[in-house]
Amino acid sequence: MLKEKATNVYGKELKDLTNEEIYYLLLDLCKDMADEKKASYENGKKKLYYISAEFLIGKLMGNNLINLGIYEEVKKELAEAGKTLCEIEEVENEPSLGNGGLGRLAACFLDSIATLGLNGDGVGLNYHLGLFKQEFVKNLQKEEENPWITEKSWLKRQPEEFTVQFGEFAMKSVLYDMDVIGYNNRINRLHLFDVEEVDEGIVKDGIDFDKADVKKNLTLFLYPDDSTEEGRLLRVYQQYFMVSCGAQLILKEAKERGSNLHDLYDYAVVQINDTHPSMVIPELIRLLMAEGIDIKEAITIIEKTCAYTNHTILAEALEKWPMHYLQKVAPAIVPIICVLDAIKKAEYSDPSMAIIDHENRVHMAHMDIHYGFSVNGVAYLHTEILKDTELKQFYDIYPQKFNNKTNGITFRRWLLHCNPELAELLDEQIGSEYKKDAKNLEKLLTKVDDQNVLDKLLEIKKDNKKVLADFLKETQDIEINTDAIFDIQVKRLHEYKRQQLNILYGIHKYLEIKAGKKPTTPIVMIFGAKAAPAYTIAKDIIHLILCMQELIENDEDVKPYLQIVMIENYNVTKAEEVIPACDISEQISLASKEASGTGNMKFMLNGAVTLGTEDGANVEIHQLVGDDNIYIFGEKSETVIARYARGDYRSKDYYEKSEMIKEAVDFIVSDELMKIGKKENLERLYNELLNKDWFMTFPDMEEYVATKEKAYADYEDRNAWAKKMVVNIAKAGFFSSDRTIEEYNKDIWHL
Ligand code: 26V
Repeated sequence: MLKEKATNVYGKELKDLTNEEIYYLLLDLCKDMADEKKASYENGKKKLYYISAEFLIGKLMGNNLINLGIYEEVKKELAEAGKTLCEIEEVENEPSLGNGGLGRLAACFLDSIATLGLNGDGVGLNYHLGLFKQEFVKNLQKEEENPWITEKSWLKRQPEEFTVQFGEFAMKSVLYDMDVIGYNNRINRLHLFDVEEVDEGIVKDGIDFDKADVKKNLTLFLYPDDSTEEGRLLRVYQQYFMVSCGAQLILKEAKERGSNLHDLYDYAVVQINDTHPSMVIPELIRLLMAEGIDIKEAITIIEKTCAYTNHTILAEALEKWPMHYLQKVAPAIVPIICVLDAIKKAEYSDPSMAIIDHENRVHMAHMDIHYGFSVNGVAYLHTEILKDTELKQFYDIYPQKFNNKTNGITFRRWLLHCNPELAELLDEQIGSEYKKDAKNLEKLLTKVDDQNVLDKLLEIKKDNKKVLADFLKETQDIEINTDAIFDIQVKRLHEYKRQQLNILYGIHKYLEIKAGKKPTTPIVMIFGAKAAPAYTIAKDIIHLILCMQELIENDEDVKPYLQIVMIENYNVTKAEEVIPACDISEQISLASKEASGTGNMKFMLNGAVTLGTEDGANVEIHQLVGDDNIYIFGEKSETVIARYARGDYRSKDYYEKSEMIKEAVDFIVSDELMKIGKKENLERLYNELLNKDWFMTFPDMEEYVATKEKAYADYEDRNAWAKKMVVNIAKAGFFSSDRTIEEYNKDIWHL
């Protein structure tokens, strides 16, 4: 298939083409195949619009080849020409259109929606420079721009054009689509709206640019820095642009499918991914009114069309926009928001349920809950907390709207693509039905005493460690010991995720080794995390990790037993290298704070054992694998929530009571680290922990250390450990995003 194309397009033999030429050949091949398939699909009446400010899709080539069913054939043809698919995949840039879990979830969902044959498209923005690229300079995070769009790419320019009216000017949209190729099934689309005027030239040093020049910067970056008013305003411009284009597209397509708009809810369902797209509610109402529908009816139509997913209980992440922002950016929807607010204020006097609060701020989540027909959390515990605590007042009046949809991940990317050796073993041992129906992974439980399978699993893990070690050598010139335990925490940097707890363990272990207590098996602690550019303490935590990395790198006494490595610019591509190599998956958020987590599921599926708190989806992992196949520690969510309510946490009490905590924390400002790092950053972090520690690291510290030691000790019995791996892989089927999407469709979308 490729050979012919090579001669037709380039007039050369496949073996004589550059990697780039082959990449573009494959790109065209996939796009053509997708077009052909697309033409053959029945669309039905009702369609889902998954609207999200983020789609962290990762590189697409490998996955698209798998989903089109031509991966093996292409691999073979390339091998015959002396090439590997891996080197071809290196040509592709990773689109960085998301921050972390929320955007990656949206990408997994698109894959599953298409794989299940459902008619549903994604709607988002085409950020030219995406999320920043992270570089380490003098042990500090530096942000650089991250251009990813090349002249030829997966983006397909579309003819649709919409006009978005802001307060002081209007802008015309352009639309780019990417094919969303389901696994042996339908092709959907990801619609990414953009503007023609964006000017990448306005970026100065790093990622600095004029935030006020909206015409030139509208789709320049994902989430401009929200530490300044201009940055926050730009974010509102982005959000309104996205939802206005999305809403216009939804109505246009619904009409084309036969809707008279009075029956819109029979033709469209809109899933609002967190509050970033919430303005779609008043915007749809506005557009229906422009079509001659009165406001009362327009509201009842939208109430049956929109559904909302909540992804966090962190107060600082729940969007509340000052009314004057909306007045400036989207004045046309302000009167509608006022009506929506007045209706509910007349019904409910509780000020905590108002859309517009007494400071004249618009609570986006409140609008979603009042005017959406479904409100869902993303893991069992998270939904329970929403119902019992955070959104209790809403649950009391709308119990029927609340439901849980535990997150999931696509097994195409997070098993078949990233861990082909494991997939092959599974095919051989339990057949390949698990690829279409993940429940079949449970068949692996019958092999828990099969020595051959246990040996093979350990061998595959070892191979994946070598692959990761080579990758780190090549990308960061770091050498790691592949005979070590790989203990990994990769995720966005946030205090609630508690990377600081993990690095305090690193310090503790370093001090122990210095004092002569050496671990039986060496340990490699791996971190990967980006911090928001304006999040000072998060950047200080990165600094501490990097300083510890350097300290140990130059300490021949410690290095053979403990290494600390921070992966630069952690992203989807790097996740695909890291996750298959992991032994211990760190999921150590403060209980109640991590809505679900999805990395936890990816690690489990790839045979890592979780070390975690009873938080988010860890609770469900624990239930599935049982006490013997997971390491759980730390205070429960009820305890944490109660302590916040009392407001009596004093970290110094714990510091003063525990020699272990005191030693580790004091080391942050030790002479050894001060020589390597910056006084200002290290002292700030030290003081933060000692005087605040808002995410309660210290109360969990001793139990964390003890539990980790237990996991390391258990690791010594390789056979027993391999059995834990079997159970984790076998039980991961529940976390397929195919299951999650089936539930969304059955309970919410009804496609
Ligand atoms: C956003 C922000 C923005 C401003 C400052 C602090 C802050 C803290 C957290 C967030 C999170 C926003 C929503 C989000 O990304 N939630 C993640 O969604 C994942 C998919 O459902 C879920 O697995 C993660 O647990 C959840 O944190």
